[in-house]
Amino acid sequence: MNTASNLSPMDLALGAAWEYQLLTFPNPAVGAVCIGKHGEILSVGAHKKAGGPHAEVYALRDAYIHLSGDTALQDCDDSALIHTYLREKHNSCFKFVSMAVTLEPCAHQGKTPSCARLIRDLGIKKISIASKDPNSMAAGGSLLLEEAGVECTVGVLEAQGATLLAPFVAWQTKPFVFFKWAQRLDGTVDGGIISSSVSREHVHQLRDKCDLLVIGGNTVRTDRPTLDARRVNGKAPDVLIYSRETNFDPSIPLFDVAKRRVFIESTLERIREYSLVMIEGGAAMMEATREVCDWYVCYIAPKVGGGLATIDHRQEDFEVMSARIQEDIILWMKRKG
Ligand code: AOF
Ligand code: ZN
Repeated sequence: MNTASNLSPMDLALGAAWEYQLLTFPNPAVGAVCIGKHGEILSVGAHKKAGGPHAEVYALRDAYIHLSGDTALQDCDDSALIHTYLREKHNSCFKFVSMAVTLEPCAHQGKTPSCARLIRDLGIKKISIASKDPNSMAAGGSLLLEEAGVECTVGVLEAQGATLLAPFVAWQTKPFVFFKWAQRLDGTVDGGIISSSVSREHVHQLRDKCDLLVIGGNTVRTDRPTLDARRVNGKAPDVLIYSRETNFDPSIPLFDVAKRRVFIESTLERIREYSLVMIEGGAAMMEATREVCDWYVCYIAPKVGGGLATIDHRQEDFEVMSARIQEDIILWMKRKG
């Protein structure tokens, strides 16, 4: 495990990308770092949402601010504007700058202009890349850069890069499914609100991106949830209540959310119609959805006491892909083996 002092630029880029994992749907999570003449980190950027600036653009914007002292773009989230401004004003300040990017810079003009062309035109000489872009529309950035004489190293921290990109690869052809739960340090998952408001906001950000939320019948009866994204003014996903019983109190708030379809079904087949699917629930749901679940996200609140039930159904070993502390500990995991 790396400590703060020996994190490589690619580690930093990966860490930045993980902060927005799944929130960039349907785009990939991407991180980028600009490195100065003496190996110092100038800036770290991440792609935050589809349609917004790519990771490289944020990193280049902040490196430019650092090197030039010109703060005009400081709060700018308009990708086209950042591209134009940097092209006009760079004054060769990127001459000794190199980059580490988790994904091959895009060669195409999508919702935003091409990163590879910008990197080339700013005079950057060296770039390391973790993964090639599996999207053929955007791929080809490393070739474009190499042909322009930029030294490209592809495959740096390749395995971590591939893990980061797994949801994006999945949702080209099939749904990507993750299970979310919150617990205290003593492992309990019941007895009222567990996680911090920051974590609950993160859950609402995820719900805003998901198109389907799967929940167990028991949780619906006990919690009477709304399952929307009101904390972030987001859209509410459709809901699949996974249950053999179809009789639910219609005054449970989740049934009264605009533009939402609710299914009450005893199979998980419905998932196939969706792209990004979150499962919320306890031990029984974790067990029941094991075969369809790609990833797990767990919020661990720094508290003990107040609950009785734990996720203790079966033995399961996880591999941690990302761990972050934001009041609670947020772990992104997949099953081992
Ligand atoms: C990058 N850096 O940070 C991301 C990339 O419509 P656009 O312009 O946002 O382009 C979306 C595509 O670009 C997306 O499908 C993927 O292939 C690539 N994403 N590329 O250079 C980034 N997020
Ligand atoms: Zn790009």
